[in-house]
Amino acid sequence: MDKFSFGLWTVGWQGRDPFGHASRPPLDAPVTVRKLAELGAWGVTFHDDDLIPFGADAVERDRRVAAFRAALDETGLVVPMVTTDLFTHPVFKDGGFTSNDRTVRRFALRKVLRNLELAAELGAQTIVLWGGREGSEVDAGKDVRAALDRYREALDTIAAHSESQGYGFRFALEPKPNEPRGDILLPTIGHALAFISTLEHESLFGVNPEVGHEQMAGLNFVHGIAQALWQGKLFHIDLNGQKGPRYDQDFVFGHGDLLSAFFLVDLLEHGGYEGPRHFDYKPLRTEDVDGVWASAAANMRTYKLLRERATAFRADPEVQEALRASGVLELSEPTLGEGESIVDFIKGDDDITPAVERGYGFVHLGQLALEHLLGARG
Ligand code: ASC
Ligand code: MN
Ligand code: MN
Ligand code: MN
Repeated sequence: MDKFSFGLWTVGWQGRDPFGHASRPPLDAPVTVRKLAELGAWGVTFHDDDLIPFGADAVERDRRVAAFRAALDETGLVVPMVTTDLFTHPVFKDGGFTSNDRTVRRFALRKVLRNLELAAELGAQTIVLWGGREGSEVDAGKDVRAALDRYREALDTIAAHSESQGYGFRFALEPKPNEPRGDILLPTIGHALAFISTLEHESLFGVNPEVGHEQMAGLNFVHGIAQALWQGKLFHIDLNGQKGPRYDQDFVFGHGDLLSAFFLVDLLEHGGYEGPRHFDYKPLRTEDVDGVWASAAANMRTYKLLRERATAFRADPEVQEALRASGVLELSEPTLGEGESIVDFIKGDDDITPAVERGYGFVHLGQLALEHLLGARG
């Protein structure tokens, strides 16, 4: 079964934006679970506050969790990932783990630690951390080096606690360059990977890249994902659509840079990623409740269509020939021969003329991909 998953906050988004009120009623979590199951989803994810309203008492908490669990049991939907909301409440206006105010940092850390228990109860394997408020607008107002110390302190503490409790979680950091802060710490996949290498429990940490977030920074998402895979750090992924470097659009998957989405699916399907295909999108504010469910189905349908096209692309003999002619396959061959002496190698002759004269045929290859994407080649 395809591991398609959705956050409660995605289909549940009521259309509240900085300029307007909600355009849709709230969705009940158990209703969402049943509807997602009916549409063919495999999993559902949530922020603590999506399921249990901030400040709810123990009775309310237990009631909400029980109703959610009943819907999961009834439908067979799983909870592969859980995340913690450290951005909505005004207390987090200057960040959670990296707020200048120590009482806020302590509160944020407790909020995540407490959420681990719920995540374990529901069988989650991955904890996502999106530090949307960890950042600044005024450079003088944030000591970035101290903030990274506090970020690391928080993550080291969370991982140590998870290990001591035997939860076995893996943690996925989600980069984003800006919004809601003017500048967010760990703005790209690359920043996050470099930061992870400094953590005490480095092997427990990977990334949860989101299509639109990298594209907001003008970066090539497919390249970012390829590097994360190469480093064994693609723990989770947020699929959606984005039209270039603008606000975080969270469109339906494919409703942005479609060619990039095609190569992304090709990479995920043929590059060894076995984790959830998680959609972190927002149904357009113009849609009614039926439109919300149509948009959820559209994400999965688009993914499947792109997979079908990518498989046809790989199977096409003309594509295989074009890949060979372009040297794409040759790149897998090590540059030095096995056991080759470097001293002899330095002395060797260079004949670079053929390499100067050759063409790579990348346009032909790109056109073949585009024609497969368009369904023009079977
Ligand atoms: C997440 C996540 C995001 C944000 C955003 C909240 O957990 O992956 O991108 O929260 O969706 O609106
Ligand atoms: Mn987004
Ligand atoms: Mn996301
Ligand atoms: Mn998001």
